[in-house]
Amino acid sequence: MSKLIIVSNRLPVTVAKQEEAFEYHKSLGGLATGLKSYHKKADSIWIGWPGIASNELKEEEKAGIEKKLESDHGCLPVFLSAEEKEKYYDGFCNNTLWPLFHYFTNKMEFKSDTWEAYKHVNEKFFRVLDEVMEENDQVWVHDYQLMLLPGMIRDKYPQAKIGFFLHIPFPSNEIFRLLIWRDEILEGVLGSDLIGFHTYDYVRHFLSSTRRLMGLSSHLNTVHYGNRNIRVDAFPMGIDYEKFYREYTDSEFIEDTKLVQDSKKDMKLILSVDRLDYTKGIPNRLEAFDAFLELYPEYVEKVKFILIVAPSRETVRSYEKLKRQVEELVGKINGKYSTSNWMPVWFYYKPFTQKTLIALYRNADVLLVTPLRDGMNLVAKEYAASRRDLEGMIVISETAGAASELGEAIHVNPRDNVAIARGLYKALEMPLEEKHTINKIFHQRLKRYSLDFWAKEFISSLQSHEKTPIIKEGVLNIGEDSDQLMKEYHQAEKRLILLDYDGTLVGFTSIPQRARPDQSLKDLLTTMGENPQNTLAIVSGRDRQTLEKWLGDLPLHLVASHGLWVKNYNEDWKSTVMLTHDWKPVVYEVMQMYSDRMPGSIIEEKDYSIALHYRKCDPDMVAEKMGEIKEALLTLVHAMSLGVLEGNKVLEVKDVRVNKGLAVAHLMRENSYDFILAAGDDVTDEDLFDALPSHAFSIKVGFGSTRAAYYVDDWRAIRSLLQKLKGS
Ligand code: GDG
Repeated sequence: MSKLIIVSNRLPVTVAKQEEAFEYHKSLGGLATGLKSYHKKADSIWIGWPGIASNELKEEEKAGIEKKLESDHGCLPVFLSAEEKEKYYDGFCNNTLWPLFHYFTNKMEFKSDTWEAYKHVNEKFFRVLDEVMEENDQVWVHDYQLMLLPGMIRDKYPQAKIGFFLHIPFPSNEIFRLLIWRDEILEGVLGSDLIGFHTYDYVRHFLSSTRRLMGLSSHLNTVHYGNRNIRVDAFPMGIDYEKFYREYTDSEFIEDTKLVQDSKKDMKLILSVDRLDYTKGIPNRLEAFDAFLELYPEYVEKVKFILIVAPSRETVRSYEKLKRQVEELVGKINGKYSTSNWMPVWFYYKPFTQKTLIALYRNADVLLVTPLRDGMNLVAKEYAASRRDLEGMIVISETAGAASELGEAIHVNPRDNVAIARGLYKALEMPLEEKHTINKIFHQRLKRYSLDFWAKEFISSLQSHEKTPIIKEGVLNIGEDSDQLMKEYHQAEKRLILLDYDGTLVGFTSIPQRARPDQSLKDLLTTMGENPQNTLAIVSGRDRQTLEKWLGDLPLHLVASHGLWVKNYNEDWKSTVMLTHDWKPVVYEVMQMYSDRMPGSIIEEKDYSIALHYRKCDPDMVAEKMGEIKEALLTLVHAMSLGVLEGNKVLEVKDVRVNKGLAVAHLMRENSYDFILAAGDDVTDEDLFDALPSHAFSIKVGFGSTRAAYYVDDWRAIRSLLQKLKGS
């Protein structure tokens, strides 16, 4: 039976050394708090760092921790040394990815040693996972610390179901592209079958990055990558609703509640709860509270602002600075407004128990949540769920993921102090009836889309993910039938091998002239072509001159311009069709008009066609304009023997009499072959496949619908297939 493995940077349990003994306590933070109960119910294995540096531990202590974590908590530790933690976590995670993904480009650093540590630690996580992993397991990888891990798992376990969830925002492509290692990060995440984000904005941003930076196409939230479909979707994380909604009658809770109420007296209570982080906008919030007291002096001595900041990332220098900044601002405001019996801001730099937080949530008139950026923000949801009396109100920044679900709360721009001050006033003054209506809506939503629901939704989407490659049914990976192919190749006396060039024997380059054959390809083609039993032909869309220059001295037949020109080995070029050219100026003019408005596009004129290449154009612009261009060209060529053909990032108007199938027919007429192999990647190669007899091996390179019988991943696979045939 397959099992579920959760992997996150931190385990839900933190281990600390106290004198000679070890203490195990709950980890703080959104992810750990959130997923723990699901982990318990799902009987999963949770892999992560237990929060203690491994160089402080003796081998037997590690073994003891391992045993205890496994038996009591279903956890497997990944031990990290102090140096690994510093470079991977403080360094790459928190000084590169965290600021970048939260749009703090001024705080981000690019250091190759921290990147190396990030790769190394991701591998370390993989090794621990590898010890317990079985082929059909489901793995749920969490967050920005482990973005390379899905790719590593996919390499070794192609059949595993891998889900990845990002708890922080995924930034717009303009920001993400600043990252030096953006390709590696995207490729790592794309090892998954399912990629989840908190909001649709992050989904859009991710898809835009895969499209713009990697040229991947997507349809209905599904990205096509290699031979896989990857689903990308929004799964807004919920909270353990019951825990916050429940009535508590224990003496500890009653005591906490009494303390809060006594300290509140007849004042209104404003609350905020955050981890210490510059993304949470704590200084801005304090400035806004100052503005509030300036703007609404009637609230002096009438409000109390409890600012709870849980210590976090204390080893990162910028966080120390932030703490000092917050302390100074609190001092400034208290110095400015305090009276003999009143102090406006109560700052607590320490964690509270969850019960105490609930007591505070239930008695705070307004929750002020104004992060500058926040993936979700669970505190806002916890507060709403805690308000059994329906009397709370939330002021939330529009840049927090939770804002889209708490649409009825008061939304503010977190950089606008006056807007926050006004929002706070509005919340404090809101009529009870309006608060009731809004709180009821919050409860309905939070109760339904709870934490459990979120985790189940994600896992069930992962389980039901279809692993179908993007290829029509019945098409086989040639790898599975290569023995048969080898056998028939050997038994044959006369073999015809037809190979497209670009994308089939070499990869694509941004400038077509750069795709010249390398020496190893030339050697391979020479050996294959020299074999007297073989007739080897390159069947390309390229012009005669290029093929002649690049491959003319090899023992091959050449078919240029999609079949218009054929050159048998040691003979001259012959044309297969009598062409007319009178249509070209008018088609060229229309194409030029569109090309002028599509930066990055190139027009290429060939003997029998004119092509508009748009590989380097902005994909959004292409998507918008393509319909119009096709329509214009189709109308133009309607009455001529011309067709409008869409290829791989190219639109071509061509004489329809010219196609690769015709040229193949010409080659086949010259001899009879008992083995035929054809390979191509483009739509123009479909004519080639169509013209083949039924016993031929036809191979589509890459994915997409095809009339070929087999497919391979890319041009490298064709080269290695030819190597195998050559060497056998
Ligand atoms: C990341 C993303 C996303 C806070 N102080 C105390 C305490 N907490 C608990 C809260 C809440 C959690 O920690 C904080 O969750 P957030 O969502 O606000 O923020 P991050 O930790 O930054 O989490 C975030 C989240 O992942 C989930 O995907 O929402 O955007 O940045 O549960 O209650 N808990 C206790 N004492 C405290 O003093 N016991």
